[in-house]
Amino acid sequence: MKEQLEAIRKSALESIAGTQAGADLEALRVKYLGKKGELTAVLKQMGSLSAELRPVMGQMANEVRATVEKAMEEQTAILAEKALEAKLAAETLDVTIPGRPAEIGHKHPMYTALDEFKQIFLNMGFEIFDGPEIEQEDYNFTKLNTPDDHPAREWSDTFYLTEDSRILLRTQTSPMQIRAIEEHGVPIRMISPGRVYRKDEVDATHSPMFHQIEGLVVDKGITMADLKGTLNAVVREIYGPNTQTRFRPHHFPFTEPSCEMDIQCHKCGGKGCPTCKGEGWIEVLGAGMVHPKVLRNCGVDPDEYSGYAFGFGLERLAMGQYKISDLRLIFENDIRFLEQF
Ligand code: 2NM
Repeated sequence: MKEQLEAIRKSALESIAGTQAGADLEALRVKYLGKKGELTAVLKQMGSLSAELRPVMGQMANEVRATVEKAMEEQTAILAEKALEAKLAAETLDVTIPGRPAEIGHKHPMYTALDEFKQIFLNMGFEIFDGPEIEQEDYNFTKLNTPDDHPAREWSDTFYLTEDSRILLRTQTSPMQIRAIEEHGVPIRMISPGRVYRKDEVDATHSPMFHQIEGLVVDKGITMADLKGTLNAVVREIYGPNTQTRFRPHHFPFTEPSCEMDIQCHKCGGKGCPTCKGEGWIEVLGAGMVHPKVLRNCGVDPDEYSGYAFGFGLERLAMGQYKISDLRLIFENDIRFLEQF
């Protein structure tokens, strides 16, 4: 019986050491320690032993059982460790493999143009002022010397938000210039870029919302020469150092005198071509010397201070610069359009 138990121990330990998976171990547990297992079979023969031998063999059988159980426990731990190692090996990450390039977008072309303008003015010492798109009639029209019967005040032209016409969506960014003078005081050198709203039907050149940049300089001794010099410098930054300009008389309620500025066509050099519609010149902005009444409306004495102001539509300039044929493309956000910039 002693040899039998030794044989079981030897065979069991060898088999356990050779297992590769938890299921194999379980099969061995049944084979050696189960109800019909080999060790149990030996124990069943104990009855035939002498009284002296029985406890000795009993103790030996218990030792064999304990040894086999311990070996199974250890093997379970070893198999678990091996399984983890295999899993880690299979899941290793090669951090040196180049990544998949992420598809990222870019700034809308209108904001690229806007940022370019902002930078040019910042470089010349202008400050940027931001303000409300919902405005008071007073700031949008009255303080800007716009007469009560001016067509821009019509309900058919302006988005009014109240029945009494007191509150509206700003039709220009100039109300921000009134606010800037009131808050900042003079002297001032500022631009106010932003959205403006007009009741226009959508077509290739009109949109009920578009972007404007208006500028204002007020100080002692400001003249039309400052206006021309500054605006010439701005367009030469954008269209090149040899850009020629001309100033034509115009009318705005908030400036006197008023003018429009043209640049000589950068495509044909002034000869006339499709880009300038045969004119040789392209209109770029409106400007003028701030009306004395506007200065007085902001609490500035026009005998002491003078100023110039200007304004232009960002979309219209960008359309000319980027050769965009239809204004609607700018707002539709079709990826095939945006990807071209
Ligand atoms: C333009 C054309 C001419 C303008 C005037 C003012 C203010 F507030 F100083 F009176 N801001 N912007 C102005 C002048 C705007 O846009 C075509």
